[in-house]
Amino acid sequence: MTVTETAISDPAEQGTATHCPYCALQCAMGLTAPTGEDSPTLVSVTGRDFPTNRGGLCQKGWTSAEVLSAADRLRRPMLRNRSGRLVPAGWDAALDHVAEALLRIRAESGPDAIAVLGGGGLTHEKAYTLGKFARVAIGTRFIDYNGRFCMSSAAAATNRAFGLDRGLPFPLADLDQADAVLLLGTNVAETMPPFVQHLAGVRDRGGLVVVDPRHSPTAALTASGAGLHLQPVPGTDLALLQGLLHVLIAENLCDTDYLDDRVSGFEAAAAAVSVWWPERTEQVTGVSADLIRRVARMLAARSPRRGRGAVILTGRGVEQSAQGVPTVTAAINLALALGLPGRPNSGYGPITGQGNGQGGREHGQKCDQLPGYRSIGDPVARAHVAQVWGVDPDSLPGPGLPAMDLLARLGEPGGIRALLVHGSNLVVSVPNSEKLRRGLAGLDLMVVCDIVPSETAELADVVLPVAQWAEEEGTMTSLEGRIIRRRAALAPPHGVRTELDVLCDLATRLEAPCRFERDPAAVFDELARASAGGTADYSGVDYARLDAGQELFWPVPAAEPGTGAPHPGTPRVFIDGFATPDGRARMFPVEHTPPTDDVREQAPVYLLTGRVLQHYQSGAQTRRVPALVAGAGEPFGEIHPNLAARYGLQEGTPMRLQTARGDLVVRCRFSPAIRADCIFVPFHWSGSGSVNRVTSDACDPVSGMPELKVCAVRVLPDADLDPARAELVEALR
Ligand SMILES: Nc1nc2c(c(=O)[nH]1)N[C@H]1C(S)=C(S)[C@@H](COP(=O)(O)OP(=O)(O)OC[C@H]3O[C@@H](n4cnc5c(=O)[nH]c(N)nc54)[C@H](O)[C@@H]3O)O[C@H]1N2
Ligand SMILES: Nc1nc2c(c(=O)[nH]1)N[C@H]1C(S)=C(S)[C@@H](COP(=O)(O)OP(=O)(O)OC[C@H]3O[C@@H](n4cnc5c(=O)[nH]c(N)nc54)[C@H](O)[C@@H]3O)O[C@H]1N2
Ligand code: SF4
Ligand SMILES: [Mo]
Repeated sequence: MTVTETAISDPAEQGTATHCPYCALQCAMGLTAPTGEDSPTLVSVTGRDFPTNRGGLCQKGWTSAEVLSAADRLRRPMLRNRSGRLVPAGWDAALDHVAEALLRIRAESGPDAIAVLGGGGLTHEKAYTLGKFARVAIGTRFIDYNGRFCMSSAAAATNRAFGLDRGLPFPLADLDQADAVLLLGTNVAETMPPFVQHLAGVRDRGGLVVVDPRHSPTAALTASGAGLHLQPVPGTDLALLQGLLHVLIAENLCDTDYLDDRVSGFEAAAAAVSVWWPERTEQVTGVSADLIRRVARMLAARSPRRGRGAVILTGRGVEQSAQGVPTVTAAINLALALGLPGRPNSGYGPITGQGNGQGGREHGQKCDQLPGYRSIGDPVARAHVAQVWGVDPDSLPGPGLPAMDLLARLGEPGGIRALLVHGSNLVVSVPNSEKLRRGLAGLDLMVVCDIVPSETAELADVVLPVAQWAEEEGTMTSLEGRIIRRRAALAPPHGVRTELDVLCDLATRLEAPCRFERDPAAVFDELARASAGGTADYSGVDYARLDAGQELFWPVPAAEPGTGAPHPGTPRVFIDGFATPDGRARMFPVEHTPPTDDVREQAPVYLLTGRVLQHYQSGAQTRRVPALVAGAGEPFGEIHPNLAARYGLQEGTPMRLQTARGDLVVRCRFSPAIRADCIFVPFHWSGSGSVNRVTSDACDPVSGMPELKVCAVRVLPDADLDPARAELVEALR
């Protein structure tokens, strides 16, 4: 592992104990801020020992403090003036302007003319308050968050199969003991480098299987006998999983005792895979029948019935698909047939992406959920939360719409007139982003709370500068369901307010019918009460327990039933049963459908998207860190030299990529290890190289998660596309 460096282990040198601002691994770090000076440039970062990162950080983590003092850090509210320019304004003027516009729009068009979009990077305290603000201070049913693009398919599939969506249902360190790990569509070597430590054991034992159309750095971890890399045709993972289950059944390798005791629905799921014999699966996926048999047999031999345990994990490569829910369901079916969930060193889990991707979806930013992972349609849940908030249950709005449907209503007649954005850089990260821009242009009011002038903030009518991670207290839930403390190491710059202050001050101006807390600990206590008795029960958690270093994995109800002792939390779920009414996991039959774009009919090449090590998401934060820009400075397209030769492209030359949505220009980067029918473009950049200009906004019908990973693309040398050739673009539409 090249990117993780050794931690400084002397606790005295670790400063404020907190966690990284970025991904869901939430690596532990120490921050040391200079005392008595207003110079955050000097904040230093050290890796801190913790069960997940064991002192390691990736390059983004090491450099994270540089964003605190980014040259263009937002320090004052900005208002768009009559000539269309964003100009600095005082806080009162900015908040008055927002409140007046919201009140006017609500009076004219009703509360549902206002929408809120949140983020999986917000702390629990902010995410919870944002949900309450939308439902109570504005009264709108339209709130959703960027986790819709990230975790919603896995959430829908795990809820359906297990009755619970906890991301990893076990501590990450359980991976160390597994004898086989199947990684589907995830590139942890770049997206969570310290995670790779937990694959050392399985690599030693030759049991790592990586499924990715690219020979990613994670796929490279299977070299030298450490495991196997399967390179399927993009978008065919579901078929591959069906093929693997077919082999288990055909060769009597299923864990039949487990299926009898703990699972329902096996027969229907088995019937659906009967047609996926390995040779047919090979035709669809391009993965050889021999390899499919080998992987199925290896998983069976290492599953808990016969071996030490096996784990199946999914990432965005298989989930960000119009068949994301059925694909995750197929992965779960395979895991259940092998008898993995709830067994030692074994299980299935999706790898949560954003820092608080879990808490963000548990505590009220999702369009159909109230805090505690409760359904907003459930009268009992509504009554409980309304009582904590001190409002009439009937005053709470009903379910809204998933983010892509919500965004489709922006600026539409009778649709959404005002949008508040907290923690997402939509115009870079949403598929078919030019269409989104047209919707945003039709709004009467757009308010963006951010720490830097993101591409989305640049389009806003009002920009509100808020404190960032190292400047405030809070809590997050990491990919393994562990609740952790984020701590302030320094004060926010002069002129910057916390998001809790902003929401409280707006709630007051909107004459909200209940109280909004601005102190993070008080907000957390209220969240804990609101979550009590819900699926994601946090009622036994408070800052004191977290600050005492207790390891708390949710659910953490208020007290141990019977003894009244503090509940110890739940590191492993599903040990004694699943969270379904009868305690049994459920298998569902699924069918493979190809990606929405047709690569044979519309354009000849698969365009894949994803991430590189140096940049985080839309790049709003990491594109402001010089060392990260030096490592990855501009958009590129990874392409096989043979494919490049077909189009007369050289390494380093620009190529133009066209889809039915539009076109983009990126520089060619040759890779002999990507499939020759694919081009991979990361989504971290804006402008003409922003891949989401061309991606498909088709969504999984159950989860509403867009097909961000795969679309059909046509390749042109850059010079080929002048306006005279616009008919080519037309032909693709
Ligand atoms: N450096 C970095 N780290 C991050 C983030 C970041 O932006 N940058 N973001 C965080 C977040 S929010 C998330 S969600 C996670 C995402 O973490 P990952 O899921 O690991 O990351 P991605 O690069 O989006 O996608 C993983 C892989 O999917 C592959 N893929 C594409 N299409 C297919 C397909 O059809 N089938 C299969 N099997 N694979 C396919 C890609 O080639 C890619 O290597 O990372 C987190 N960590
Ligand atoms: N083509 C393609 N598109 C993708 C993906 C892909 O794999 N391929 N992945 C998708 C996934 S998984 C995700 S998670 C999304 C993420 O994409 P985005 O939702 O755009 O996420 P970020 O870039 O993290 O944006 C966070 C914004 O919030 C700001 N911010 C940071 N902290 C705070 C805070 O505390 N409060 C406020 N108000 N703002 C803050 C940051 O500066 C930044 O502008 O992208 C999705 N888009
Ligand atoms: S792996 Fe994720 S949490 Fe850890 S240092 Fe890197 S970005 Fe931060
Ligand atoms: Mo994500």
